[in-house]
Amino acid sequence: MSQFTTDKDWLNWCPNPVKPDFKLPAGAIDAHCHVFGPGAQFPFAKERKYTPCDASRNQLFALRDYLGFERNVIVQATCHGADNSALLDALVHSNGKAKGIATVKPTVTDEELQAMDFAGVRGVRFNFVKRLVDALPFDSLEKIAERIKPLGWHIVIYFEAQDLAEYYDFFTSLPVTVVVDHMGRPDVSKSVTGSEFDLFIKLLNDNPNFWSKVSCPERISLSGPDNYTDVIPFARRVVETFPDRVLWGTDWPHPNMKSHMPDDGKLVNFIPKIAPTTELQQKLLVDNPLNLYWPELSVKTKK
Ligand code: 0GY
Repeated sequence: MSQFTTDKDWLNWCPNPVKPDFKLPAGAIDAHCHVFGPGAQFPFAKERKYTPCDASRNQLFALRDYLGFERNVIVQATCHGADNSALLDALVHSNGKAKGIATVKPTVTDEELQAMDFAGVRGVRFNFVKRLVDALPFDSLEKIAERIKPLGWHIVIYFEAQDLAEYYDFFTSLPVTVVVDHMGRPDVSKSVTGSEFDLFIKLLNDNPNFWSKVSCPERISLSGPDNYTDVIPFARRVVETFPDRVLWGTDWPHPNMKSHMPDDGKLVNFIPKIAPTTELQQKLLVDNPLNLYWPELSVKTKK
C-alpha cells in the first residue's frame, strides 16, 4: 500500500487506448514519457507540487509495445524531485530500450553521474515552470551544465512561451545541446507568425545546438479533447523548418492534465498532421531520436 493520496482532481491515464491507424515507422521512439513510482516502492519527493496516480515502468513498456514504438526516452517527473530511483529502475529493466533524462542538484557526485550514465541517462532537465518547481538559480544550473558536459549529455528545458524572452540569454549561453519541451508551450490563441512564436523560431534558427519536442498538442490546444487542430500550424512550422532537430513523445502518463485525459492511440494518429510526409515522420520518430539517444545504432550518412 502506498502512503500517498493522489490529488483529488487528478486524471488517471487512459487504460484502453485505441489501436492507432497511423502505422509508426520501424524503430520509432517515444522521446518524452514519464514513470510515477509506484509510490510504495519509489516514494514521491517531499518538495513535489502534485501527487499523481502510479504509472509504473511495466505499464509504460506495455503501452510502448501496444502503440508500436520500439524505444522510450523517460524524463524524470517533478513529483520525484532529484531522486532518480524510479527512472533508473525503469532504465535498467528496459532491456536497452530506454534512455533517460534525470534531475540533479549541483551537489551530485561524479560517482552518481557515472552510475546514471551507465544506466542510460543522457541528459538533465532544467524546469522553469513555476507551478511545477522552484527553479534553481542560474549559477547552480551553470554548474550542473559544466558537470554533465564531459559525459556528452544534453539539457532538456521546460518553460512557457511568455517566459522565453526573460530566459533567452541564459538558454543560449548553455554549453551543450539543448532540447526544448513541447515547443516552449506556445500560446496558440496568438499568431503562428506573431512575435512570441517568432522568438521561439529564432531560438532554434540562430542556435544549431537547440532542438524541440513537438509533443503535447493536448496540453497546448485550446480547442478541446481529441481536436487539437489549433496546434497543427505551430508544430508544422517547427517540423518543416527544423526537420533534423525535432522529437516526438506521448507524454504518458500525462501529468496535470485537468481538462481531459488523452487517448494515447489518438495522439499517435495526430502525428501525420504535424509531420505530413514519410520522410519527415522517419526523421521525427526514428532518425533524430536515434542520433541523440542511441548514436551507436544510428546509420546517419555523413555529408
Ligand atoms: C510534461 C508536463 C508537465 C509535468 C512534468 O515533470 C513533470 O512534472 O513534466 C506539466 O504539468 O506540464 O512535460 O509532461
